[in-house]
Order: sequence, then C-alpha cells, then structure tokens
Amino acid sequence: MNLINHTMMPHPIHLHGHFFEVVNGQKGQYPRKNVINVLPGAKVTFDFTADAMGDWAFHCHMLMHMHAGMFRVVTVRHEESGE
Ligand SMILES: [Cu+2]
Repeated sequence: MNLINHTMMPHPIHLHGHFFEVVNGQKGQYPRKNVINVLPGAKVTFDFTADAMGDWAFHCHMLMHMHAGMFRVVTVRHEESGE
C-alpha cells in the first residue's frame, strides 16, 4: 500500500483489524504498526497481509478529516466465495 499526502497537513492514517509493516529501507526491521503519520508532501509505503476477514475502517485519525471524507472501508474476503 502506498500513501501519498498531497495536502499541507499531516494525516495519521489508521487501519483497523490488521497490523502492517512500514517499508523504511531497513529490510528485516520494518516496524509493525496500525497507525502511520503521513507528513505533508510525503509518501509512505507499507506491506500488508490481509488475513482477517471482514470490513475494516481505514481512516485519518483527525476527526475533522475523517468526517470530511478521509474514511474508507477495506474489505477482506475469500475470492472464491465472494463473501
Ligand atoms: Cu488527516
């Protein structure tokens, strides 16, 4: 997953239901997190294993931003069952 911040504000982005590994160039030492602060103009990449079935919130942790639309649902499901 790549997160690119085109705004002038930082955005602490939070994924529910999973941890991810922040790709920081230090192979084998990727921090495991479920929130990553994406600074203005910055790009953050994380590796993510979708291993928890269900619908998960994926959003900015600043409530004003979340209510303004920085909120999505990440759905994890088995491809063959369609569930
Ligand atoms: Cu934000």
